[in-house]
Amino acid sequence: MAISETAQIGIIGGGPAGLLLGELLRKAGVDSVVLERRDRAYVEGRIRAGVLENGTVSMLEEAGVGDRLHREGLVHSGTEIALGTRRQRIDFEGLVGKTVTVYGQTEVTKDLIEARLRSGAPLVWSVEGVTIENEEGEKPLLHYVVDGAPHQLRCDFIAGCDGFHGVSRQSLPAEILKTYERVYPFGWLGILADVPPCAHELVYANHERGFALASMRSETRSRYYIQCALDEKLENWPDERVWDELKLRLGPELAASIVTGPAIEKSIAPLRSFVATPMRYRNLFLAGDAAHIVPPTGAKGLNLAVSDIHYLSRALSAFYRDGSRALLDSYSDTALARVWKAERFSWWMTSMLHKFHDEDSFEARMQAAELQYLFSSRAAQTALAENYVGLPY
Ligand code: FAS
Ligand code: PHB
Repeated sequence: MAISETAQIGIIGGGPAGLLLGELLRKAGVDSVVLERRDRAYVEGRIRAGVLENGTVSMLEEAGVGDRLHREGLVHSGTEIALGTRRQRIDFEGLVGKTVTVYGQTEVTKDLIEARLRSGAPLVWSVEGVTIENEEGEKPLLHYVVDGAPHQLRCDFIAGCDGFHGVSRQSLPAEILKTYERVYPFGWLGILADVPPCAHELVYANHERGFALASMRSETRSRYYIQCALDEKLENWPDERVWDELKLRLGPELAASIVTGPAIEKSIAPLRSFVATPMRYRNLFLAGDAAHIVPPTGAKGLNLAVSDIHYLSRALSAFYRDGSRALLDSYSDTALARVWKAERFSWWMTSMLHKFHDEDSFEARMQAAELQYLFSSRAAQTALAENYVGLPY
């Protein structure tokens, strides 16, 4: 016999999207249950994003989890684009008057988990077998199993915040769901090490050997990436080889500042652009990676999840506050309008900075022209800056 529960909102997924939604709804007096497939250690151990848009910082403050972010986050007023030995700084603050904050997604997730647990609101770990009943005209019903015991959760609405491999998007009927996808012919090999960063700001490098990114988590912890073949094997990349390749791709000046050390994390991730439409079906609302994926070149993945939650939390709060369904009915179109602009920027940054083509192809000439234009035009740099710091919600 299943254990029956009720909640206003059933949230599938305890990543940044699900946890942030839970906190914003709780502050609006709306109750929710967060169902997470993994355990706390696994969720807190994932190494993901590193750069928070201006709007993301504001949303985390609104959720009451901005304190440590402001204490430990690094405010960056620009970034650098490197082309061979040339480097062009993109001055966010001077061009668009905004900054970004470097603060790992791991830390954002820890802060949101702490807040949820402090509040006593339900956050169920190690949930198995989530299935969704989302019939027309009926309140949705979530089925799940914890420690072998079957549960069912009757709710008013479901938030599908269960990431790219979750069950929510797959519950949309095939005749309703339309997806758009581009898979890139390379991946990113990432390394995390407790060594000081090689530069004060992030450096995105287009090099003839391939793309490289110098990022960071703090003044003592660095995060680097190099473009690699899709079939690359991690065992072929001992730390020393990664450091040598980074020095080649970032150029001699930065190479001289690279401090090497043992990797505390090393992984290869594929790159894709992906969008699923619509982001709502009956009483199920998709948010974050459940609905869209971007190549990390534009630092948009986590930030897009946050903007979805900005729209969804306001729509659900308005419904319970004054019975209005207007924002719920417009959620999918509103969220997708911003998603597509972030997809475009992420695709553009990826196309401009990675090695794709043999040098004499038309596409290679277009890439070179794109970079020359960026290095020579304030207007081009302003366009990059306003997308990177985050377009308005
Ligand atoms: P998440 O995937 O973070 O969270 C979904 C949660 O749902 C997970 O905890 C999962 O365990 C749970 N779940 C899944 N199925 C479930 C089920 N059936 N039942 C219950 N729970 C379920 N973005 C950037 O901006 N910059 C980066 O550098 C960057 N690097 C990345 C590197 C990697 C390897 C990956 C995979 C992603 C990266 N991203 C990056 C994107 C990433 O940060 C996502 O955009 C962000 O995690 C999105 O948050 P959520 O939508 O909450 O999805
Ligand atoms: C990171 O620090 O993990 C990071 C930063 C910027 C990106 C991608 C990843 O564009």
